[in-house]
Amino acid sequence: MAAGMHKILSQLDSPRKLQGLSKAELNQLAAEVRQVLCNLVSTRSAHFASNLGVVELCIALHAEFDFLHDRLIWDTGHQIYPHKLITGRYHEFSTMRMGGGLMGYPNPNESPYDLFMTGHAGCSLATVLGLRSGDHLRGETDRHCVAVVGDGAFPSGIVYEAMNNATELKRPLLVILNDNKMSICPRVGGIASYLDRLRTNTFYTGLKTEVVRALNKVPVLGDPVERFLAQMKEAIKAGLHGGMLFEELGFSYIGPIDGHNIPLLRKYLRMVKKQTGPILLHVVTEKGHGFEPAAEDPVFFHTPPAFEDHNGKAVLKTTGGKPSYTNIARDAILSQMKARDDVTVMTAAMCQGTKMEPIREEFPDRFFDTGICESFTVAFAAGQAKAGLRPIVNIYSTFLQRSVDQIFQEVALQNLPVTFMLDRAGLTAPDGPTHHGLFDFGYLRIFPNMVVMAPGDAADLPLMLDFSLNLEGPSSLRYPKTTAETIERTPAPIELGRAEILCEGSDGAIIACGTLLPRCVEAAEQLAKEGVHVSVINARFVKPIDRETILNEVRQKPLVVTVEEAALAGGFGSAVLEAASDEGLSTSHIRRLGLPDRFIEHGDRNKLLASLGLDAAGIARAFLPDGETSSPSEQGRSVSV
Ligand SMILES: Cc1ncc(C[n+]2csc(CCOP(=O)(O)OP(=O)(O)O)c2C)c(N)n1
Repeated sequence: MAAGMHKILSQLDSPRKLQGLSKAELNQLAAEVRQVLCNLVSTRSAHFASNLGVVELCIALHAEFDFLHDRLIWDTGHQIYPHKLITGRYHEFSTMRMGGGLMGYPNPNESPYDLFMTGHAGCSLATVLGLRSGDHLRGETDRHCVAVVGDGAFPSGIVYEAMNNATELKRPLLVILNDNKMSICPRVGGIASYLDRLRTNTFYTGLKTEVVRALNKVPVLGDPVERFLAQMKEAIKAGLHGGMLFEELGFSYIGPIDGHNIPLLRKYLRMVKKQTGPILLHVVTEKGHGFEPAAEDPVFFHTPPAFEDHNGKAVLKTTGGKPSYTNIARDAILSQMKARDDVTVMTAAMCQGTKMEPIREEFPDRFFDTGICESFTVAFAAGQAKAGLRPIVNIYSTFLQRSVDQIFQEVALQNLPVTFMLDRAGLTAPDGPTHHGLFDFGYLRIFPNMVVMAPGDAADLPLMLDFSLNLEGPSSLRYPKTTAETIERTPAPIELGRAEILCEGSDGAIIACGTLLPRCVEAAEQLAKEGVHVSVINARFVKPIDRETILNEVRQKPLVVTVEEAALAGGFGSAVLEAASDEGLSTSHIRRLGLPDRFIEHGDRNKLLASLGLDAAGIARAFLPDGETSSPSEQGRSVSV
């Protein structure tokens, strides 16, 4: 990092020093933070536009509060980069999102300024409220508690559950609504329209003469808080005050105010600090502020690939690339929707991530972006299924965890034909433990009626989707965030609970569930060179498991190795153990490869897989004598939370 270029930032070892900086120096600091953000994305993909948008808000917050004592949660946590820079992590910043380096989300293991890992959106109000309540019960009543929540995260149901409880608790609490008009894609729904109306409110634009008249009634001198309250009263009298929805929920609504004006932000923060009840401060920011291409196309610049800034123009470092499983899945959905008019698809605010923009364009009536509302999405899909449609719920594995109860009650219990497509199932690499999709086998296979599948390669995926759309009950299929691979063969047709045998060998069997299958084929090839001949089986189904094929291997082979890119606890290997044990077979020669019972850090996907023994060499090692085998439970970096 060229520290000389960042005179203020490179010296800022504590946010407490912000107090001593002049207005000009704080503006200079904001410019330096933006420069560092631009430098980072010239080296690798990272969250960008959201971070550019919160620079001034972040500086103002740290200038007015002391978050070693006070409480601050950024929600969603990808807006954390300026906060990391200001809280003493400038010199490590170039390690962002790299294995062993800084995490792209708040991380309590990195700094006392990071309280929760907030990779999943919407929980900040609830956790801040808990902190508030806990501090109160412990007698620490002088701490300020602040949640900064994005307008994309704001429609999450848990936000309203928290608001409902905030007014009951009757304690001071500051919620800052960071309104940049965007989720990753343009925000959707009634709350979005409501926020749009508030943004055009005259209190913000100041265009109407009534505002000027109302505010002119208030003396300019005197206590700023009293003045502010008087202003509010006058504004309300003049019918200019927005935010009634929040007021009626028991929050004092203040704003909207300009989120790029540090002195103004500080003035308001000083005022609200003195209030006693819950407050919602509506701050208007621009996603991508300070870098024109990002402000103009915040969707692309949410997490852009590495690019160089050529005089204000972004020039990508690499273009093109091979299709990913996400592309294959999108194309499969699209062709199903072309062929059948009863098929619908829904995403919870991840249209861009799931690459479904062409579906949104072509089938606007059968495509649903529900916002960050996964629980709602699943229950909504259940309703559509009951009405006779064939809904596809396309949600990342990790975010679908939000809706486990709706999967249970609304879908599985009613045996409704909803298809779950779980993108990002497996290690999501630079995002880390909040985003790795490792638990879905465990949380899906426990429910009766549910069919749980995993394509072994790209050829399996469209076949599985087609199969699933013809089932009478619920089903799921999962695929990771990586380049699609196809094993050369004529894939066997998909049959319920039927695995596919790729090759046979008498020395052992590799039974793969999911897209590590090509690594298993490589491992078998490596072993064959050493004279060890193993079968490779594409399990395809976690539930119902192919008892016949798999238990045959268990009976006949000296060693059976199950492979999955999922948590071992409750996963595919566990299903094999259960089936063998239920059959009265010995299980001592079954070895499970997968993710150990720890949270796995961010890092390069291939390196993480190798460190966990899930690359071809690691899978082959499982067949070698014990001393040469490394147990997955001793591998991989973990993170304790
Ligand atoms: C529960 C959950 N669902 C989906 C996501 C994926 N996601 C990450 S950021 C984001 C948009 C958040 O919008 P906003 O809070 O307004 O932040 P902005 O990026 O606009 O600053 C989404 C949908 C998530 N993090 N958590």
